[in-house]
Amino acid sequence: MLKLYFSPGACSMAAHIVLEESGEKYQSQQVHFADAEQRSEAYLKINPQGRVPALVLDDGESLAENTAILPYLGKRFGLWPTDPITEARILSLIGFLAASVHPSVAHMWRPERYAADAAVFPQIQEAGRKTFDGYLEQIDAKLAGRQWFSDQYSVADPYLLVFYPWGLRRGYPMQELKSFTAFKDRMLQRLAVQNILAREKINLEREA
Ligand SMILES: N[C@@H](CCC(=O)N[C@@H](CS)C(=O)NCC(=O)O)C(=O)O
Repeated sequence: MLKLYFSPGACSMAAHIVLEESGEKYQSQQVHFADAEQRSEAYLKINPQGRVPALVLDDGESLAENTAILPYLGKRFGLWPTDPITEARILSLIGFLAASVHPSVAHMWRPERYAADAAVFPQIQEAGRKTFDGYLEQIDAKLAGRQWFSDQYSVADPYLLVFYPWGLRRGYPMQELKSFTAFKDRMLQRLAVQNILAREKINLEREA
């Protein structure tokens, strides 16, 4: 049985939603950031990066990184396209979210990763905010006139959703992003999304 290590509202929420959509039995276990559990000896054996998500596979081996976990789950559960161009577009989006959007958020909320001198943290955070705001607007444009990122619902959609509450938490006026907000409302109609938001105690209407 697959087992997901997650933290509420973290980027692991994407894989959590996909597992819930799958209809397959799975386990999920919270990694308690408040207790620095992600850096514990036991967890570092599961993911040496000390991050979530980590997915333990049927053979007991673990897999880290959204860029690997989401395509794997998508192929396993039929939430992945068969057409090579659509596949490339979804991979392009997953890469953009993982390698550009997510690090801009880390600049805002984890400035200590980027400099030892706390005096420069505000500059790092401000740069992260500006970059993240631009990315939120790009996501809104990508979703314009679309129900899902692709013609069919795929693992890209729960991954996009992760950044909506992050935008609220950052204080961006998310309601102004009409396409992203309509997408969030469509996601909220899905039972799996409702279940995981309840389990992770995440509110998509206002900053938690
Ligand atoms: N590149 C990784 C990033 C994972 C990541 O940064 N996860 C965050 C939560 S969204 C985390 O575990 N942070 C814990 C920490 O920095 O101590 C991925 O996309 O899977």
